Amino acid sequence: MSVTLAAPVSEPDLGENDLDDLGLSRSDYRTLYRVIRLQREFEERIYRLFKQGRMTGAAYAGAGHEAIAAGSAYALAPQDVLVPMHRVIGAHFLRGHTPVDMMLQYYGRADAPTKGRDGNMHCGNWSKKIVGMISHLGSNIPTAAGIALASNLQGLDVVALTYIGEGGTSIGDFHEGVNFAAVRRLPLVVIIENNRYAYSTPTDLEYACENLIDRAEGYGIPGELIDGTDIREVYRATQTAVARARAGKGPTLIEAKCYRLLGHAQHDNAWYVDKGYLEEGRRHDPVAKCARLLLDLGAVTPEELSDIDAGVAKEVDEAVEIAEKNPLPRPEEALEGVYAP
Ligand SMILES: Cc1ncc(C[n+]2csc(CCOP(=O)(O)OP(=O)(O)O)c2C)c(N)n1
Repeated sequence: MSVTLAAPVSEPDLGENDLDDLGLSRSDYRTLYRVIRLQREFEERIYRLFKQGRMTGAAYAGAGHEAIAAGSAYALAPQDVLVPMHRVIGAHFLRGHTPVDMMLQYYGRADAPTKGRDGNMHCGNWSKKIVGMISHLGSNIPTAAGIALASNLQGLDVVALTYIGEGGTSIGDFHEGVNFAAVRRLPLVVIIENNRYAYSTPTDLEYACENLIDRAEGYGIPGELIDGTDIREVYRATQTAVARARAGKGPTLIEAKCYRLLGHAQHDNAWYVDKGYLEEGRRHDPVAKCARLLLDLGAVTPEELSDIDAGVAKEVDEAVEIAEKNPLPRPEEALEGVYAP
């Protein structure tokens, strides 16, 4: 299925402290670009290190999903809870996990967030209001709905934001979680990252409706279809949904169309993907689109953009150096911290 994505926006120059129609300043745009660039750089490095046999486990990349990760997490308030999935490491960065934290995690080292008990991006940190990713697709939705329920029951001002691939929306947990949140008007935002492949399965073998947000009506909640490669679109839609949730009006379903620019994970060369899909995806590369947006907004000069890129690459270099020097966990500690006492 092909979708027509919005053409790159050309905005008028923005003064340093001016806020645009979304309430974003030039400094906000620079932060967003930095996170988008960091996700791309970090994951490209992970793939290379993995191929060199320098880390074990599995390596996933969100190449093509970076605008979804950064644009959505940027719409959260500090007290809100992020329940991330495997292609939104940029959301971890925005919530306070550093490249060093995530590199230690990928290397499975002793000082990683999960202290070497799990690998890749499967880590949370309650002090940063990040719930560890759940491998079983769909389980994150009832979990996020539960957090939103607790928020309501305890009278807290907490919104839960979670994600699911379009493939994951076919799992029963998706229905149960979204329906429960709709019935109880819970402060939940669910973003469907629709990259049009669930591993190797294309969308015409995944669902029969035209768009997945068509299901929102059946749940009695709003649904919005957006271009997930456009940082402004993602931020705007998430901000609206978060504000709605915070005002007690219940959950929103957002379907963010995007492209998966690499295989499912490091081991997969995506031989089954349609060539036209990849070409179209590269034309809508969210990193390039965001860079162009910043230049159009006058938020950076080309030199400043290069400086951000160089700074990000240096940060990732340093993270690799620190992670490689960090010890593996000691075998006798293997069960510590795995089960609640
Ligand atoms: C319940 C369950 N079944 C299968 C898997 C294995 N698996 C992990 S990711 C994936 C594909 C997911 O596709 P989609 O939901 O579209 O997300 P994408 O990876 O494309 O972002 C599969 C089958 C799993 N983790 N959990």
